[in-house]
Amino acid sequence: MIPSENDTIAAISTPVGNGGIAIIRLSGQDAFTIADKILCGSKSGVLSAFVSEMEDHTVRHGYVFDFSGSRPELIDECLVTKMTAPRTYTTENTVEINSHGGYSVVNKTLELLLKAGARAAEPGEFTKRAFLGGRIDLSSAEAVMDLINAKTDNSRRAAISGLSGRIGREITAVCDAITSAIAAIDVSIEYPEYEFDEAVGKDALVTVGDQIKRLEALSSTYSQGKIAKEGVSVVIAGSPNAGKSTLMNLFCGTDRSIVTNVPGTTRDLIEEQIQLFGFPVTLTDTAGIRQTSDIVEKIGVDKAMDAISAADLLLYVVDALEPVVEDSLLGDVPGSLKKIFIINKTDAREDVAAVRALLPEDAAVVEMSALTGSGSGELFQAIKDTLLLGSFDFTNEAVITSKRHKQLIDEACDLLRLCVKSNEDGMPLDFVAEDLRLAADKLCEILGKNISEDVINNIFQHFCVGK
Ligand SMILES: Nc1nc2c(ncn2[C@@H]2O[C@H](COP(=O)(O)OP(=O)(O)OP(=O)(O)O)[C@@H](O)[C@H]2O)c(=O)[nH]1
Ligand SMILES: [Mg+2]
Repeated sequence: MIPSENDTIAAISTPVGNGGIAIIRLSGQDAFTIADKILCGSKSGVLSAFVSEMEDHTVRHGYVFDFSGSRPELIDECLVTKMTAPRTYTTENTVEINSHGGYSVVNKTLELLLKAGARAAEPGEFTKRAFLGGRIDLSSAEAVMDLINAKTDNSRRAAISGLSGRIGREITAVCDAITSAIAAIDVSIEYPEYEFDEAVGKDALVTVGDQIKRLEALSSTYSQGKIAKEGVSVVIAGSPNAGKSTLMNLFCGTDRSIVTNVPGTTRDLIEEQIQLFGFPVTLTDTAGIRQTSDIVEKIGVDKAMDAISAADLLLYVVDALEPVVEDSLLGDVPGSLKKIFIINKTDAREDVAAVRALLPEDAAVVEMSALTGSGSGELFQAIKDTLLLGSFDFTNEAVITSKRHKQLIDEACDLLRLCVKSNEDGMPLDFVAEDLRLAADKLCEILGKNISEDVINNIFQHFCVGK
């Protein structure tokens, strides 16, 4: 079957596996009549217009039947929700069947709906329909998946900022201001006899200048939004036996890495997802860096170097008792990589001035004991300061988390700057208006206006089925 937007679609909207309940969702113009073919209000198993006759926006107890055999086969007992267009998630007629959350029963119910005339929904197709139906703009639709994927407080806050339409409203406001400027210029071009070119140009310039500032402010939120959505990668590295794995375990609150007093204990990368200040952090413990002829250890050292190169922050652990700072480690990593040096084991050595002297002068340094936890507060604070975590109010401000949005905002900003320059250079106003139009078009793309089907499909293919 070639997928069409007029099809009635069905999918399991809850995760596959055993659960208290599962929800099978059906959306489209024939949702009610298709549901009638598998549902009935009593155990009698007599076909009826069960859903069609339900009152709108109500829930009823019912039964799923397979009516295809010589006798109706009872499949499940369920709750049925009927929602009539347009007051639904998709803006279409929608039926949700709350069934028992077993693998077989849920799949059988879906299979019956497909046999009854529904089509299996594609990833994100319910949300795509909400967008195509005009209930939400594209920036809100994109945030739906961010919210589902959010694993930390700030990921959730950033997603809800998009989902609640905060970005959409800000972009719409900028678009409206640009459109008004274009309209004013168009009027001046249409009635040249009034010769108010210069005044209109000045007004347009002020408006455009204000919108540039607004867009720049929005664009600058991306660095925090990206961290909230994608998280940061923090790598723990240093010489063998420095206490890297002990530090890893301190962060995780469990014995995630093996700790022994044998240098070279950790061979492979040990990764763990944690939450710091509401942000998702991927923490990686690595093999101690040293020159070695041991082939296994050498592979571990190479892997450690690769992890460091891809990190956002390096926690370089130095053993206060046997301080070594590997030039190879610092020399081979990008200069832009953020670093915090940790002088560890200060419980066993108090005066670490000689250790400090080994470190770069301007380095961020924390003295601590990974064993006792003393100094860990300073380390958390240093991480917060270095990665600028927690400096943004995710609860109240519009925040950009999508690279696509950031790119379009920056492109629109460039075009607006060009308008200002053209105006200052005395270019004709129709010339300026053309760039204003292009800038507005870029912003409209964020909202999903005038964009190709390919772009839309590309966005929704990253969704899960059933959403
Ligand atoms: N006194 C003291 N000992 C520590 C501290 N941190 C780690 N150690 C000890 O140092 C030894 C090595 O600790 P690990 O955490 O395994 O060190 P590592 O850097 O992961 O070592 P490799 O995996 O071999 O590179 C163990 O005996 C730890 O108990 C600390 O803060 N103070
Ligand atoms: Mg280790």
